Amino acid sequence: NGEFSWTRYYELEDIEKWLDGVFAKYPSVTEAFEIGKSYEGRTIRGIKISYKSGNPGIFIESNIHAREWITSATATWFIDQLLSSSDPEVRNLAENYDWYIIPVFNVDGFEYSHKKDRMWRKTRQPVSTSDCIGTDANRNFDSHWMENGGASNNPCSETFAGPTPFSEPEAKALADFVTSIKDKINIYLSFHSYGQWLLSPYGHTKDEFPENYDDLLTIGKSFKTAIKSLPYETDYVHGSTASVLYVASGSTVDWVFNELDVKVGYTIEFRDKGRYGFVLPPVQILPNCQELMTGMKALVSKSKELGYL
Ligand code: 0X9
Ligand code: ZN
Repeated sequence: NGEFSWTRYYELEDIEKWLDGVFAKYPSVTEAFEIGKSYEGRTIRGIKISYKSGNPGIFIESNIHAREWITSATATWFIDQLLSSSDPEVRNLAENYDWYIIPVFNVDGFEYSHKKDRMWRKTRQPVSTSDCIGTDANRNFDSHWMENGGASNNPCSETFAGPTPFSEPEAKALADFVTSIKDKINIYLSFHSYGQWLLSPYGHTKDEFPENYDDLLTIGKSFKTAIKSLPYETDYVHGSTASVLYVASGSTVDWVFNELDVKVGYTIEFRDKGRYGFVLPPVQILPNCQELMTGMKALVSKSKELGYL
């Protein structure tokens, strides 16, 4: 697929050009979609991959946090594999499921992280009551918004929930788009870094668990075990967000789980455990991608076995 080698990180412009090339090369199985515009007016784009009608759907939202560059690197590689790999297990994933993938969701923040501040996380919309800029889009969704200390009301905080739920045009656009196709979505995944965690609902409380939490753990364990068996022996920890990580309210995964009833949802925190953190060296892009694919095969097969697909 032309120019991408996944040996360095690409900017938004490169990724959009690459996407256009993908649509041109695979017109019969890909479809471009747009969910809306960012605060600064950029179009938030996605790709639907569908080899046949009636497939169960898997949605991937990536790079909601601007500095988590490994997420869009991995999402673009994953798209490429679905379209070009001859591995039978990848062909199974590609041809028997419909994929909706947004490689760069927080487009304004991503651009800012490349051009001005490598460690930028939030959106770029100003807040009327403060000189600080941006909201944590992964705290801005209207499900248990601002509950249990799982977000901040301080506009200067990295986990600022926004002045109101869905104050961010990006969050509103994603919510409206996913709502419009909710009957087609069986699994919702949100790509993040770092920490090597596979996190299921709930994020907003550690005192309650979803009624299908056992299934979510079973699927999570299959993901973890598959990755651990690779030569890198990378370890992922799985469990509910609030119980293994911290309370995080108003996240995408919780919102989709609670409001749209999509009962398999995970936040995946990619490499590493903190040595390089958000600034993961480019030589680790491909190993991370391999791990994701291995974990994804297991996650999909276990979800199917348990009746979610
Ligand atoms: O805090 C976050 O938003 C995520 N971690 S990160 O270091 N990438 O910022 C974790 C969010 C997990 N939340 C839910 N699944 N509820
Ligand atoms: Zn993140």
